[in-house]
Amino acid sequence: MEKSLVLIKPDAVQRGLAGEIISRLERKGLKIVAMRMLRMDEAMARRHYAIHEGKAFFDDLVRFIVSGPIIAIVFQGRHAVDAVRQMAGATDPARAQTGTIRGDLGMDIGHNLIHGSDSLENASDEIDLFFTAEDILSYDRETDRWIY
Ligand code: IDP
Ligand code: MG
Repeated sequence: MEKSLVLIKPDAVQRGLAGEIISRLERKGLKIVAMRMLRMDEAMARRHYAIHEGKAFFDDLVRFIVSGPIIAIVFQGRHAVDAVRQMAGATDPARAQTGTIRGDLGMDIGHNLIHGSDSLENASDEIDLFFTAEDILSYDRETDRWIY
């Protein structure tokens, strides 16, 4: 089953929205298979956001993501990558649709609460940056037969 890397960003942790965001993704039917709280260092931040290196917002983005604790989570489920992206909403919370995490809870593109992998390939690389293979749990939920 597909896996996606989610980061509950420093703004969401500071605002006490971690539970709300995790709850939304859980209620959708996505399964948590790994989770850890950490503060990223600059080297890790630069690696995670390497595709944005050279862009005008890159330095601000790195500064923001290391500015406080985050929660890294691997969510598993059918089409997990797309499901998380749909629920996160557009990058700019001011333009994100109501009903999405960013649309409902955010105001500013630099403080958009959540990261979600944008492809299966990137998900795999991103998960490897935060977790070892042993960190990823494989388990059945009784409710899965009511979700699928
Ligand atoms: P995504 O998080 O929706 O995938 P990306 O384009 O991959 O968006 O950008 C990564 C992150 O960089 C965004 O989540 C946002 O925090 C930040 N970002 C993107 N574009 C801008 C911008 O124009 N100004 C400031 N920050 C930006
Ligand atoms: Mg992205």
